[in-house]
Amino acid sequence: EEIKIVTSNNYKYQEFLDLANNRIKLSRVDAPKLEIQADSIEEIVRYSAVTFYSLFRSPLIVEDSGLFIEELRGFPGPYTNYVKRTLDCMGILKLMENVENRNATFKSVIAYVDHDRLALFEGETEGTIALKMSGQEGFGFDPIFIPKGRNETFSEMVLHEKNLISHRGQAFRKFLKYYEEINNY
Ligand code: ITT
Ligand code: NA
Repeated sequence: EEIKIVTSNNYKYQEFLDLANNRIKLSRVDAPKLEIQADSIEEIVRYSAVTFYSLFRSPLIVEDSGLFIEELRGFPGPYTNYVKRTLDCMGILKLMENVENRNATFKSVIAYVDHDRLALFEGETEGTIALKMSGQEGFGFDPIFIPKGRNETFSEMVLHEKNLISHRGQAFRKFLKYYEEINNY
């Protein structure tokens, strides 16, 4: 059976297609998440998933993600999309000027919903905020995020390589395992 992915972000969708690797069939619905003001990305996906399910009435997933910067007490977190559109990478670099603690975590929460279930799957990637933007791949804050144990930003990796370590990759692999279990593959 086909699962809808509701996202306005084509990069996310391309990452999901690579992650699904034909084990499940995905189709995209290009709609923006209803951005409620909430302090957690779990709340945001849960609300969006339920709302979209009442609209489409077929199995779907929604994902919400964010960048949590330690020195900024978790900012931008649930507001990452807004901060991307306003401060953007350069604004974050400016906020982080002369800041020694550059630790940051990317977090992803996927909500899967069907007739009988609503389930959440999380993934996290720890890393640091780079001193400058590097790379051409990816989207969002990829040019300034260096995953732990690496010397390059997400933007310096090809999509498949990023998926192997990313927050979204981890969340999706948990979802896939669950989905294959409930469908007795
Ligand atoms: P949706 O329609 O799926 O909501 P979106 O881009 O608005 O797409 P989010 O609300 O989850 O997605 O916003 C998360 C923002 O966080 C996103 O716009 C990026 O700026 C940033 N972000 C999330 N995941 C990222 C990643 O893997 N690499 C770089 N930036 C990321
Ligand atoms: Na969004």
